[in-house]
Amino acid sequence: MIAAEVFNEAKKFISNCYTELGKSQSEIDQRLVHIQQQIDQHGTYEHTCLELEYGSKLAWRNSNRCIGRFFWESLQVFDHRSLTDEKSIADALLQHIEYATNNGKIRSTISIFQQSMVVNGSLKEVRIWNHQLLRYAGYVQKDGSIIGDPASISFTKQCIALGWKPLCGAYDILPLVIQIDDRTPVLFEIPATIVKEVPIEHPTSQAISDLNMRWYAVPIVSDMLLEIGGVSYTAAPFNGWYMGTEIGARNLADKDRYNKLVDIAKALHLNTSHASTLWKDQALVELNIAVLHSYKKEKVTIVDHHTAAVQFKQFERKEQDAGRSITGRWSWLVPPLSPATTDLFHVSYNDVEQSPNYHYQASPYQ
Ligand code: HEM
Ligand code: NRG
Repeated sequence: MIAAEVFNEAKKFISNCYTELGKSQSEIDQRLVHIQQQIDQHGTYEHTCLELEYGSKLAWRNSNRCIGRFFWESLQVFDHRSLTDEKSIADALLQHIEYATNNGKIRSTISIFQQSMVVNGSLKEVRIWNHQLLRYAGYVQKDGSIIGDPASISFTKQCIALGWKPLCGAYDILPLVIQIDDRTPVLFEIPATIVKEVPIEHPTSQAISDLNMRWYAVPIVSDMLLEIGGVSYTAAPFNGWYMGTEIGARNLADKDRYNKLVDIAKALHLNTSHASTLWKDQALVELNIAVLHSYKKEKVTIVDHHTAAVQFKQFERKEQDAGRSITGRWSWLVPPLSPATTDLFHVSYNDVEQSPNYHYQASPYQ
């Protein structure tokens, strides 16, 4: 982004942010003079702690694909912009995992590292190679069959190439991989003691519990770029808690993920000879019941899709009352299980991208 564009984005962000925070026009003008000076000198500018904190909350509020936005104001923001070496960044990420997990009472959290910038013509940026801080490895065996999470196969290969010793289990937590600038990425194991996981049990079917499925407590997305007022944070992992369907209707159910529906149908002695018996649908519901039951039993925060849809409606109302129009992407907001039972299904959303926001960025490998 050229300097004039950065200033333009900064101006929009500062005006909006400061107005929402109840600051005066003269404070906005003063701040913009200072920002212009920084941009003239360095080609970019630094956010104050308050701007960083409110900016990352606004980015959540603007996340069109997120159904959890009712809670956007409660995000805990950790400012780690001063960290410049891989080890201290890894330590901050381990702290994030512990703080967010909070023994199961999950806290929405974001950790923000140094913004990306160009210095003497070369790009300086921190990248976390993991898609999520906690995720299971995926391995392709000699006969072509897969162990673990197929979605992690290419990242797992990278970890092994960087020296990680594969355990070859179905639920192995991958190490953290951190890269600064053009240096070689560095691996860090995550101590098992700080990783909360939930064994998946069905309230009445022992045969489903016997499948020994499990999932980790906290989804911490670590490969998205946080954009605030023309500044890019390429390492800014964030988390809330799971909606049950993410695990029960996708991660454990999708054909190209853990693909457990056939096993569940067998455990329940369902008639799988015809699609028309709806055995997949029945298995899916029982799996989702098991996920919600298990997280509740382990006292790990989770929300079912009906409750999440009601909370989203409350978010819509709150935004309307504040005089703001809400944006959203229907195809992501509707849950993958019984979508038409939620109000979301029956309305349409405006999918315009606003700033600040979380964006996809090119993978640092591949
Ligand atoms: C997407 C729920 C917190 C930002 C999603 C999705 C769900 C969800 C169900 C769709 C995921 C998928 O289909 O793969 C929740 C719940 C939260 C929460 C229940 C509990 C508090 C947060 C927080 C942030 C956030 C704290 C950021 C600060 C996003 C973004 C996406 C998303 C950027 C899109 C991800 C992508 O495109 O892959 N959320 N969320 N969410 N959420 Fe949330
Ligand atoms: N579907 C992914 C996680 C994506 C984000 N979901 C959240 N985010 N709930 C999965 O691992 O199933 N969050 O920040 O809480």
